[in-house]
Amino acid sequence: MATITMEVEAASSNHRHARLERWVEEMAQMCKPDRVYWCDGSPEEHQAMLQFLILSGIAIPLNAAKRPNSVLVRSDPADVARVEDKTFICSRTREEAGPTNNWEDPAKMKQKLTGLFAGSMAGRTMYVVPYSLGPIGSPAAKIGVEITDSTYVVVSMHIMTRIGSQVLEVLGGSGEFVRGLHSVGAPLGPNQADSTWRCNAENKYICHFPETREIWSYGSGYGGNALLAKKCHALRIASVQARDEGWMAEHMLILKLISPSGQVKYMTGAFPSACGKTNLSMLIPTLPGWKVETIGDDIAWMKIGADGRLYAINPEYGFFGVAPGTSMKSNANAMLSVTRNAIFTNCAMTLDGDVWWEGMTDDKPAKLVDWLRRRWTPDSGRKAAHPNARFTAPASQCPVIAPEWEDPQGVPIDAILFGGRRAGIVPLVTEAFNWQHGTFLGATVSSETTAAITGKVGRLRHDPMAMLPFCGYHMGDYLAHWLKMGALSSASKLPKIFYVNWFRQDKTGKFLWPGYGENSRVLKWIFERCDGKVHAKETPIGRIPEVADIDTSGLDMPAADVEELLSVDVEGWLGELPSIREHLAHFGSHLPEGLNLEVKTLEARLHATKR
Ligand code: SAT
Ligand code: MN
Repeated sequence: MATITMEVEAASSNHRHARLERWVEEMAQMCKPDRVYWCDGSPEEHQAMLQFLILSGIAIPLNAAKRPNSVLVRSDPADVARVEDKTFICSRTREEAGPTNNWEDPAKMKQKLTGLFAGSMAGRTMYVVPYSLGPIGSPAAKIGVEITDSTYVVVSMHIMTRIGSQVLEVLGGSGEFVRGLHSVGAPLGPNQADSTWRCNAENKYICHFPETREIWSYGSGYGGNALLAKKCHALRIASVQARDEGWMAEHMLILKLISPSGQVKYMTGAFPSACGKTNLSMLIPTLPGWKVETIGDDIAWMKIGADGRLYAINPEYGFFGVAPGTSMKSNANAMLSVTRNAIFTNCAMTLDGDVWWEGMTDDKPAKLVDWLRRRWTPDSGRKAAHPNARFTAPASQCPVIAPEWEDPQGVPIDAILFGGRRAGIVPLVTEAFNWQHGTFLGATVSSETTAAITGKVGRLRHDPMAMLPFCGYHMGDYLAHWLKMGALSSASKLPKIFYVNWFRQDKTGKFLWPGYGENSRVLKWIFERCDGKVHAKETPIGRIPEVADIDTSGLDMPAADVEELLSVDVEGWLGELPSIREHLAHFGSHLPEGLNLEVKTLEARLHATKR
């Protein structure tokens, strides 16, 4: 670390933002690190930090002939995913946080956390990481500064966001920024080695203070708990900024779909964590002549432009994707994005120094070292990679990254997709009648839980706009904000809204739809619906293609299955109504009347088809 420490002086003398400096000073007084280092975001800094992780034993360099400049990091088994039960929105009142968030009084939480942060960085370096969400200097971008004692977090932030001196230049002497404080909560004693992943298994707190635009995260070093620019800032705090300033911060991929004649449509899609956003954002269409390019795979910030259209930017700079299930067959572009300059977390390791995870290859390697550093063979009877193992790679390495992905103005959105994992009832694709109905579809999405969060996998829960864990204020107010956004423009300029479900199963539990590249058939229908060029049938739940409207050419699939995928289960939907009502009732007086109206008219339409 010697070289890094010497660069500190140079970096810190370039900026003069009194408030920022005072805050860093105060945090250092509280956390008592051995040294403070201001990150400049340079490639040299990134290499020096990777080297430090390797030499200290926290990261393993991968075989450079196979995967240059890449490392594997294995976490503590007590620190493998987002901890929703330890995530708090500390707004002034419980009411403002709403029924879907954990809440604590901000002063009380600060007091409790101050006790935990006191001395928490002893023996460590406190890194100061200035970052820009969105292209540096873009009118849509926001600046944050994360203070962290985790070198792994810094190297990950180098990839996931735009960081360093340039950001400080834009911030100038008085610019606004979100303050993020992070500690793994594991101070080092005088002769204590620091050769492994550290966390505080007993005390984890991921806390947001929306009024003061602050994040305090303690005890975890993993993903969304620790890379504060991602879920904590770009979604939870940004959703509050967006509400106050009249834009939208959404848990959405952004893709560009190009037709065989070269026409372009941009789409965003909200799906809960680990439901295939990354796969969809870089999909390789099986339909000849169609092409997908990627703008973003996880988060979209959207604003109505001067022309009345909704424009989206990807605030991030890299991908933090779920590794298991990713293969040359399921997502070749993701595989090609992680061939170099990548960080892998909780994957298994092959004997020739590369990474492996379940689903990567048809044949399992005969021998591996699993994510818990144990010998592993296919007969071990356990997973070699953790189900929430991740890859971190620069978005610019994606072979199909769209040339305009860094356009500071963003791209105009034609369609918004909502989706989740649903075994039954929800058809392959449904078009909303209008913005309010689309908001209702998004508000009532339910999905089975995945390994991206700690807790039980496969539990069905309502997850409005896939924002359940990421909305920084009252979910009812958030839904009202959606309706307000729709009222800012006219129907012909706003994106059309669709509800998709790739996960419908038949009675034997087999997936009816092949998914992956075949999803292009659904995207094509959506594309053509945006131009009013393809037919849709009016049903009580929305507009749905007839079998003939979906291009199934070359798809080896029984017509009866397509029929079932596009069928409306009227009894099933009537059966859903009580749970939809119960779900919306949680939002009490905050629920916008428009959504109550949607339940009533849905019910009436369902009954009418029975008559
Ligand atoms: O929140 S993470 O970034 O760890 C991943 C996710 O849940 O989407
Ligand atoms: Mn996500």
